[in-house]
Amino acid sequence: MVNTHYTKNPSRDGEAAATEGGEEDQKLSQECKELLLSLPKERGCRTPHIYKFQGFWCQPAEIQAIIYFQRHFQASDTDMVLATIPKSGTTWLKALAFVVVNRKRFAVMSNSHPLLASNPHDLVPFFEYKLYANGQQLPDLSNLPQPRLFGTHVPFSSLPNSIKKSDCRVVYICRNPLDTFISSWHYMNKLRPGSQAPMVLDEAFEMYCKGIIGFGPFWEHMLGYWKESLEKPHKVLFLKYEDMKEDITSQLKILAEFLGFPFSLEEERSGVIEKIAKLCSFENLKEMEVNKSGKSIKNFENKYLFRKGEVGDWVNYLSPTMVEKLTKVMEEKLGASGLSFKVFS
Ligand code: PAP
Repeated sequence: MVNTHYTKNPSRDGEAAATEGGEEDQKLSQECKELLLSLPKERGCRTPHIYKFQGFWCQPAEIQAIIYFQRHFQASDTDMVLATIPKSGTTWLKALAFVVVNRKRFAVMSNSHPLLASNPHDLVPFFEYKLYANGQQLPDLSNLPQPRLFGTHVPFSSLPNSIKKSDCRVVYICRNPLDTFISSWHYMNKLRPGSQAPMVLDEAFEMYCKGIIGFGPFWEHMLGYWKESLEKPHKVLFLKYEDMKEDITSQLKILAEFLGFPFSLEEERSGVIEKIAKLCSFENLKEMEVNKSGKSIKNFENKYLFRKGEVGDWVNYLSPTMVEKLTKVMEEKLGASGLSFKVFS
């Protein structure tokens, strides 16, 4: 792996010339361009480089958006923030939380439920990809339905103080790193500009093990929210994709309770929890017209958000040596924290 800290990598820089200094970069403020000059950088997957900003890796436009979000967002005590590292179950969690919180306004089985007409990312907007994405114009948040639901990939340590200090609630979902890596690798290759060759699995894997992945290192991302959830369980709820796949009913009860919208006995008896699980299931969301076309986030096709939705797909891609290497990284980085994953069924 090449460490490009301001050194040229002819093959890659040549390939990416169409975007380097191109449209994407021109939209950056002078302040952001100057900041980039001071940050460590590595080869990026979709942009020529990704940069280490506040301890995590991200693309130039994301950095600008995050700074803007950090400066301007004011949380209110009733807000709910859904946080993830990419490819950990963001879309699923957004769908579930939206349906749970709004079930009095929108009956779960209604033919006009918003989830049938909008991708979950439209219903629960990202701070950094939607609301503060352009870095120059403040979003109008006054019309958002209450309670406000937001999404983010930003690590806990970099969330604005108003989120950390207010009583707003944060739900974090994480997924075992082997599956998250495979999901990310597929997704990155779908999003790569047509002019670029697909990213080779081994190369992407080496970067992942070094922590070089959007919003990574993955272990720091997870540990930030994990520690906060242990210290302040009323503030941060820590969920796992694998637990949700195994027993969605009990996980939904935990989620609803935490968000302040617990299920009544009557609801439990009438099967509301199962109906929510079904409405938001991978199979159901994937088949919806709205999720088969369009882009709810600029440059990201909705259809690529739904691939297999399984636990353990990594067995089809990773060699025993790769598995050994990544599990060793997990042990080293997460072992002492008590955070572990059921990856071998
Ligand atoms: P994002 O971070 O780009 O928003 P995110 O939704 O976190 O992506 O992750 C996508 C993964 O969740 C995909 O996993 P896969 O590549 O291993 O298949 C996707 O299939 C899966 N996924 C999407 N919706 C659901 C769902 N309703 N239930 C379970 N898994 C889902």
